[in-house]
Amino acid sequence: MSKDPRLAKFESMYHPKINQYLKDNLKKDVDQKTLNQAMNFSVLAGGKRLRPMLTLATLKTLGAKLTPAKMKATCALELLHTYSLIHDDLPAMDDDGLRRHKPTSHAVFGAGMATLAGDGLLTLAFQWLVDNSLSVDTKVKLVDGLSKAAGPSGMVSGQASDIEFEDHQLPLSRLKVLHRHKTGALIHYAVQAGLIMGHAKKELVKPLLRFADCFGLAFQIYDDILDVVGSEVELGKPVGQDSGKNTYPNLLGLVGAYDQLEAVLDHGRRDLDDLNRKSSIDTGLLKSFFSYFQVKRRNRRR
Ligand code: GRG
Repeated sequence: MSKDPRLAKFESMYHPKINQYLKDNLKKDVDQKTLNQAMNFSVLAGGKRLRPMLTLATLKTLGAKLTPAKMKATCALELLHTYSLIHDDLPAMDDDGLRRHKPTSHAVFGAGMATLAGDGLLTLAFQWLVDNSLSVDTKVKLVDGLSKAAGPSGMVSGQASDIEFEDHQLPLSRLKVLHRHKTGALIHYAVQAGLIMGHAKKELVKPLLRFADCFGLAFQIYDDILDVVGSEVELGKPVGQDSGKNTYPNLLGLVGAYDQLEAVLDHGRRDLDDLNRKSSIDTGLLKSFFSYFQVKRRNRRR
């Protein structure tokens, strides 16, 4: 199955807008020259911009207008996501040398400056959530959502379990929780931010957050699978790094991981079709995001 034309069209429109926004605005908010270079280096190194695209797609699904303030708050999430990648790659964590097809931050700037670039991006993300013309109520909800998703009740907690339980195989129920924290929480927030800024009707909130959680789980299973079947050239980061880690292929084998991925995708698609029938919104754009997962059966035999 190839990428859904609806996703391809949305991506061709908004991926460049997100990149341009980051390029034009990040440099304005960093005073120290080397820190500025390091923060810009990682943010502008590429990346799929999947999380801000999910926010924008949620806004579009709700029929909300995209204003400069909403764009700023949307791009804040990409700053925070990039911080997590820089810190994850550090010698004290995964010690990786390649990310987004480029050398990692610590390989270029040293571990101290890379740590600070991550710190700067994490903090600036919250500045961008607040330093805009959205209503105070909206800003408070965004800050509440992002701090819970990124902090010790979300991504940081997942990363801590990832480190603590390396070389200790967790059962599926606990693996799901680890993945929900480490990767799912930011994806959950990406959709939540669109719901907050788009003033979603109450009855849409739960089903669309369920879509986010389905997408988040599929995203991490897919990432686990790519570590086995993908290549460094294709992915722009090292592969085969997950031995001893808690991943779907390590627990269930590659075929088991593919089966789980397909089950999650089927479930997510059916849920959105259901919502499409029961509500006034068109869920087609969000559904098209599932075509990001290219389940290539030729790899299933490995
Ligand atoms: C350091 C607190 C802290 C957390 C790190 C992001 C993360 C948590 C760990 C990275 C390990 C990893 C590869 C997780 C898999 C999911 C993931 C976040 C992949 C990278 O995201 P993409 O594919 O990357 O959206 P791009 O570069 O396209 O933005």
